[in-house]
Amino acid sequence: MSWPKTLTCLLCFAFLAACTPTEPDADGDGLSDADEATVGSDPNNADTDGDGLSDGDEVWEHSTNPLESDTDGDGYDDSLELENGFDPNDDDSGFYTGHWPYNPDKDDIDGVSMSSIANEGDVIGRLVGVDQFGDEVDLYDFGGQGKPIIIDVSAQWCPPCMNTAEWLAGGNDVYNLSASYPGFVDAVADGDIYWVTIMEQNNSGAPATQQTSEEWDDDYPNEKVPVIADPEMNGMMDHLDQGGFPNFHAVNSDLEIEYLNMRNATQLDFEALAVAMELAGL
Ligand SMILES: [Ca+2]
Ligand SMILES: [Ca+2]
Ligand SMILES: [Ca+2]
Ligand SMILES: [Ca+2]
Repeated sequence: MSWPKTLTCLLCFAFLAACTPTEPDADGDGLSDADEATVGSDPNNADTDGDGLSDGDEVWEHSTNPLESDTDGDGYDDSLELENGFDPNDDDSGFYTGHWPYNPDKDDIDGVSMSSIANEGDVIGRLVGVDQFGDEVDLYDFGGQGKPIIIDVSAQWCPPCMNTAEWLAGGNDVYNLSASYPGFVDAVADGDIYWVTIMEQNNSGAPATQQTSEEWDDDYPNEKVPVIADPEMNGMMDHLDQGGFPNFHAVNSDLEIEYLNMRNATQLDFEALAVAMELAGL
């Protein structure tokens, strides 16, 4: 998807290579005013796209786009990729195969222990588990992005879990969720709300594994939804003190629990969706 963009850039670099770099350079970023005019970058701003790399370095050193903070469109900024040894011109090179967000400051987040019971207002525990692609996903990577997060705690054998996942995947809407929460599916598709599915058990009621995550994603595909197998069966379930599947919780960008699913609920509780939409300003 980012290929044509990269191609355009390569073409303009080929043109620039014929120019002399000794012309006026108002912002001192190594790209002359004339070259900036050709590229379309700001001649008075050394880092036009604000990704931490100067326009000159982007063009001459990294062959990245000085007008796009994320040249290859994989969700990770050019400078973040370079700092971590990934290729900013290859959308298959990045932190997660699923293009989930990455939070470089996640180690500074002080959450409650996964082995304790969390309440509303607490920073949720740090779960790390394997997703549908076999990547180890850190829940805290979804923090600090300015987006609310729905924590969906599910089990593969559970029909209401399937029904909800089917709706989110664009299929049947058994619970009329799109009528109750208009725009919610689009908000997930647009990346305004993150939806994280944490899988506790497989079809046999045994601990979920990477295979469980993969099968769930095959059955209810949504390219924006990571399906993370809880490394400890019912770890998140117990952490949030829940008695039934599925349960849905709303967490803000600082990973504080804004809405906790009704405890010991005998009916489905989708209130977290409304809270997430409000947090997202929708
Ligand atoms: Ca310049
Ligand atoms: Ca830049
Ligand atoms: Ca850039
Ligand atoms: Ca990128």
